[in-house]
Amino acid sequence: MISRRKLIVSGFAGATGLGAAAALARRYNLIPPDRNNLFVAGETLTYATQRLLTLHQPLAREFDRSRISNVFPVNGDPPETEIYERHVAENFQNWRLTVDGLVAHPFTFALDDLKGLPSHSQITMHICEEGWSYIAEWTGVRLSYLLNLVGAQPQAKYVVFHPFDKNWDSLDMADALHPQTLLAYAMNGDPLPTQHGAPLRLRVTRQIGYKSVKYLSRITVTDTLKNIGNGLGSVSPDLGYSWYAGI
Ligand SMILES: Nc1nc2c(c(=O)[nH]1)N[C@H]1C(S)=C(S)[C@@H](COP(=O)(O)O)O[C@H]1N2
Ligand SMILES: [Mo]
Repeated sequence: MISRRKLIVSGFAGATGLGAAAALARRYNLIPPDRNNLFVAGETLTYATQRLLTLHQPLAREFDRSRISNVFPVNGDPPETEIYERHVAENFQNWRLTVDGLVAHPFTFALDDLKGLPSHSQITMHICEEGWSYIAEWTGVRLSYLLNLVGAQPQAKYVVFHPFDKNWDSLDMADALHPQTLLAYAMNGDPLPTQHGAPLRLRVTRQIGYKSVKYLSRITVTDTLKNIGNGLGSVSPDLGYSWYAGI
């Protein structure tokens, strides 16, 4: 176990501490996948520091029902692909979520399968990097529950989210197993509206909005992100954003 103090001391020690911080970050797998080298990025320190300070899974704030917003902005229109439009037209009857990778039992879930699992609701704030936010209630299955169900293997380090559009992303296990990380199929008591990610979206309460991938089609458990897409863990680095977007 690493003490907070040890990390903070190494983090604040300036140039001479950077080598030590790099060694620690490497040892605890705390270099984000879009940064190869600690010295190019304060982001590695941000990620490593937050991870070590939040080991005990503090929860993001939850709100009273009276605080639910009146307006729910949308960022990222529904995918204009034939297959997604067909799913919408069929009311997602033939939609399936594939869960594969480093799992004992790869599985394909229909929407009703997911609705049959223990459900969890939470009222939290969604915060977009563009400067707006709203509070809503989301209902779904905890990602941790699903990962247990399919038997995610001990060597798993990341969970990758593949949507019907190009905005794929991934989480480390700390956020994937966090009790507020939800695969949501309902919003404010209604089925998830199409523009908010129907039929299933991710909700990550401790990171900025773009991490909450909408329009999910497949989830892959992996020990490395190097062989997936650009190898950097998400579409974000291609667009000038960082993979880790902790709040
Ligand atoms: N698949 C997919 N997921 C996505 C996006 C997207 O364009 N495609 N936009 C992201 C961004 S930037 C934000 S802020 C939120 C917006 O969620 P909302 O439209 O439900 O408010 O979804 C995120 N998830
Ligand atoms: Mo966003």
